[in-house]
Order: sequence, then C-alpha cells, then structure tokens
Amino acid sequence: MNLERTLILVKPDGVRRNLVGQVISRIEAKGYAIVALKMMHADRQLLAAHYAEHEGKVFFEPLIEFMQSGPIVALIAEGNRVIEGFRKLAGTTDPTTAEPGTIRGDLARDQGTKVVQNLVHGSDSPESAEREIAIFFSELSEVKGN
Ligand code: IDP
Ligand code: MG
Repeated sequence: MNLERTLILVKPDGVRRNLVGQVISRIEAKGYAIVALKMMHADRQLLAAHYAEHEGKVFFEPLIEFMQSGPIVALIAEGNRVIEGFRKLAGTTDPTTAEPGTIRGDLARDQGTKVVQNLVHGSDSPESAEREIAIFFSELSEVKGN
C-alpha cells in the first residue's frame, strides 16, 4: 500500500465553465476518495506561496492574477498512488497536446493567453502534496489548543 493524499484545484476557468462536477466525477470514477472540499477565493499571498517554485518566470504574474480572477475549488483526494494517478488524469500542462481522455486534453485548449488555462492543478510529489495541503487546508493541520 502507498496511501497518499494530493491537493487538487479546479482553477477559475473550470469554475467559470461549470466543469467542477465533471472534474470531481472523473476523480471519483477513478476510485479516489474526496476527503476535503471547499470553494474559495485565493488571495495573492496564498497563491505566491503555492506557486513559489515559479517565481521569476514570465508566466508567474499572469498565473497569480489568473488564479485570483474568480473562485476556485480546492479538494484533497486520497488513494493508493493518487498523486501520480491524478497527474495522469489531468494530462500534461499544455492542453493543446494533452492526451484526449485526460481532463486537460478533453476539456481545455490554448486560449492564446499569457498563462495557460488548463482547468486543474494537482500536486506533483509527496513533498509538494504535504506542502500544498498545509497551504490550502491549514485548518486541518492546526494544532488544537488545550
Ligand atoms: P502543472 O500545473 O502541469 O504542474 P507547472 O509547470 O507547475 O504545471 O505550472 C503551473 C501552471 O502555470 C500551469 O498549470 C499553467 O497554468 C501555467 N504555466 C506553466 N508553464 C507555462 C508556460 O510556459 N506558459 C504559460 N503558462 C504556463
Ligand atoms: Mg506544477
């Protein structure tokens, strides 16, 4: 067993296009469990922490702005090898070349924008998952006072 948790986001384009249900359906149909879920409006500070690895890249500012352009849905999915499994379900970053059958390959395309709008985020490693879950679901890891 390699039971893992991963952070998944439905980005603002996914919420705007009413694709939240389809994304969740694909996660559930694959057999992963959704163990936490919320709709929220992410602020700059949270997004800068989440995307810290991309600071300084040309698409960083457009990415942070885009991610604040509307509500997002954040969820934690759990299952054996779910980190790798959801990345496969999502497809590659560029939706133009993402394989048909994947979320990005079936439902997204290049809109010619500065930042690629590709509907979903999924953690890329156990370390990223732990870090990102702590950022988006800090209420789950807060140490309870006595
Ligand atoms: P990932 O979401 O597939 O893990 P990352 O490389 O972590 O891709 O990039 C984070 C997000 O930044 C992507 O999902 C996409 O929205 C955007 N992005 C990544 N690379 C580019 C690029 O070269 N041009 C425009 N936007 C990009
Ligand atoms: Mg990434």
